[in-house]
Amino acid sequence: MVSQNPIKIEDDRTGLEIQTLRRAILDNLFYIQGKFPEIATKNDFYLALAYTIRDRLLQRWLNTMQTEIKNDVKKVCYLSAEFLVGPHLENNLINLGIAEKVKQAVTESGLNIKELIEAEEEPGLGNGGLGRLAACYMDSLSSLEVPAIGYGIRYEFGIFDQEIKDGWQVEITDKWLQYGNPWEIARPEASVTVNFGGYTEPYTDGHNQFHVRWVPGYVVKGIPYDTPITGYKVNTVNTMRLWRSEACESFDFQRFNVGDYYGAVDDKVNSENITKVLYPNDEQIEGKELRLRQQYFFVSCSLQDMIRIHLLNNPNLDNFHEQWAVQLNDTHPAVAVAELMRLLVDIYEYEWGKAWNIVEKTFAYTNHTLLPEALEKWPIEIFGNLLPRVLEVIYEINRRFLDQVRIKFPNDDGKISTLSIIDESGERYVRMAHLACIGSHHINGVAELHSQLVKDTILHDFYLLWPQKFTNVTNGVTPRRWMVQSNPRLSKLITSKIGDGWIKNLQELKQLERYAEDQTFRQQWREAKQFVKQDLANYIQEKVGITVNPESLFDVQVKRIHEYKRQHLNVLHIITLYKQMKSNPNLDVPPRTFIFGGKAAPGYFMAKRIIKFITAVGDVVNNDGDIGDRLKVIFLPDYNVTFGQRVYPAADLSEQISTAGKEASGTGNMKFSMNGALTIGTLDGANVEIRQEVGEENFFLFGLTTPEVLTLKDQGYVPRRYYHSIPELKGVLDLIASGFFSHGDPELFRSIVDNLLYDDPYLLLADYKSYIECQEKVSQAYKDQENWSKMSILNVARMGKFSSDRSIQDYCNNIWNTQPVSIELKDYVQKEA
Ligand code: HBZ
Repeated sequence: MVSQNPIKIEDDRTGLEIQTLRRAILDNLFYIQGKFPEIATKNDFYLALAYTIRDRLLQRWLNTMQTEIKNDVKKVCYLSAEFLVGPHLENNLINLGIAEKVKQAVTESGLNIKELIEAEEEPGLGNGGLGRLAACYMDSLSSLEVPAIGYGIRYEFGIFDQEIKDGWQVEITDKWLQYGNPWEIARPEASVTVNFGGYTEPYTDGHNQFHVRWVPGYVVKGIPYDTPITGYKVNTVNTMRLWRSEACESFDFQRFNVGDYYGAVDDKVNSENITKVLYPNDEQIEGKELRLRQQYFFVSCSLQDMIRIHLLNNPNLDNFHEQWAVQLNDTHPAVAVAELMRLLVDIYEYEWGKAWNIVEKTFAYTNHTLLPEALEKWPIEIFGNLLPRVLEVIYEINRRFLDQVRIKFPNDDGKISTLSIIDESGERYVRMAHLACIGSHHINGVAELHSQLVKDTILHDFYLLWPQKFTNVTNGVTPRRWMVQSNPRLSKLITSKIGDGWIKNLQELKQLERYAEDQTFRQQWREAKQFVKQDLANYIQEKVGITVNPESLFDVQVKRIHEYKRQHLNVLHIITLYKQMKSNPNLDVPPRTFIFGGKAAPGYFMAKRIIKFITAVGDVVNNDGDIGDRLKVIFLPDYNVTFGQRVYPAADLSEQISTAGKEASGTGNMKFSMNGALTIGTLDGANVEIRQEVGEENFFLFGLTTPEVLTLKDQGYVPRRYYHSIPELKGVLDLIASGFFSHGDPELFRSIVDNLLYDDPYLLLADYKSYIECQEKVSQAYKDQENWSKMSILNVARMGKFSSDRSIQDYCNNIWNTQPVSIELKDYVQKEA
């Protein structure tokens, strides 16, 4: 009998009344954390709140899963070795539309919502742009109600935490799981096994059919951990499913029984090592076997999982490609092409041609880099020892592919060797990008310029073979996290003028354009910026003990440290300014605070030295009494998603200064501009499109173009010519070489100076003059605050294109052929009184 009780008592796990929320938090504190409020730590309260919010999204989550499994809908699988999702709590509050209510409940309980939000350890399961892009795409997939699963690796240790000691980077293990992760649910019942090593052998079955059997050397178990990904104000909650490796048996009893206790746990340790730690290299491969184990492990787990789900509703795998669109986030999961072939042919006994037809229609591949040192290739030896059967499958894919090449390009051995999956120019390698291209129906770059360069350079011969496969999807970022969440003031100001439709449809920001002429609005705009700048200034004071002038121009470069991103070009400008101020104390330029953040790959010598260079220049400049607060140089340690949320809103100037043709897209560039920073940048990656959108008069452009870079290199680039012909540049380099920034030690930065003078692969010296002149324009422009505000407003108003919703829409329309599905909410149990 259904209760007729007139007093409404909300369910403690779903209710949203203030009283109900308060009770639920205490309940979770007691029953999950086992604590009274009197002895609870901040983390206990954070966990209690997180569980309270998780309860409130579970119904949507389960309904989404059910709908996707039951209905005949095509699902997107985003296969990515990295998901840099950032903290969940606040994002979920916003997406569920309950931020205000929860804040009130928390406050009335005598707690501080901001502190609880900040207590969350962010999952650092990625290196940089590529991992963060995957996270923005998950947000957009849910917000657009597209059925999707993000498959990846549950690293026990994510990207290292960075500390700065004596100006140098020190890496600290990231123990993100140590106090528990309330957002994940383990699903051991959906575990799968993955083979490694061993050998293969042919056999004939009862019907006289020829097959190959893989006899593995060892088998590892994969256990899925699910994290809900909420959409913005929709019922869809998609799943991010990350795999953890475990030994199949905890002990080898054979060995245990003969007294070899340590030998018995060896296997366990080795198996569990697979998902221990994220490789901290971006744009640089480290051909380690463990990395290949990670890749194959998560790919095999994920494909087996898709097949399991598929067979719940379908009699066989004939229509697999009609039900699943699998996106390869770079080549890290490219072995999926061969693994799906292996599963279809060896396990499900598909005929090769029929299997290949399914595979080709399932996968699409996104390229994120043109840097030769970042293109993944595996020595045949390593590959064959670890994955003997998969290598055989790759050989067969290659054999059939090369037959096709011979038809298209008869008698052209050059084409055979440039296109083959196997690089035979020296030591033999498996080229993962080739496998990805051959097994995919679409191949895309991540910005217009980049996609063009992919066709013109690294994949040129594939383009000649299959021009129709190639396309572009310009990256985007989610305005939920990167505006609403990180910049509530600005967001509210925008909403007060144009309503809140822009949060779901970023093109609506266009309506802001007319307010660029409104003086009162410009004043409010500046106040919003000033507020977050003050906030960042306080944070800087607290973190590094340096006082900065919140009225100064905040000039920010945050991203991974890499020579091609040219943080050291930024430093050359700082030293130039410093010298100018020293020789002309009355120099009329607005005060500037230079803010850097970013991690260097632990084995990347130059990147680490660039960090030391930044901090060393900071030490001199920041402590020079003649300079005062007219110039400050700050390196903020441990740049991550959480810190990004603080810094993008506070920037006046965004540094996007990579050598033209090197940055595939960039996504930080978008986050800055959406928050009203103006960009100083080269014509590289998505900068080109940002400038197109915001208007060239609202963008500070400098530097060589990609064709000019190529020509200069072809002609034989001689950096010393610039050194000798630009006195200012010579002065700067001489000062560094003299040991001025290294307590008189000329050795400390010799590697940087010599590299620039004798090699300069990223053309800093060629772009120096243009950069300095452009920075002078920035300084002049900043003096006219009214006009600066106008440019800032127009930047935001015209950023609609760079929402990840638009990117996902492009993928759906042009690559995946998937439709949104709206999720109906059904009660999870019929309640009786
Ligand atoms: O991917 C970045 C590009 O450099 C950037 O231009 C682009 O905007 C972004 C998203 O498309 N690439 C990466 O972040 N790459 C990695 O992090 C990486 C990680 C592991 C690797 C190689 C690269 O083995």
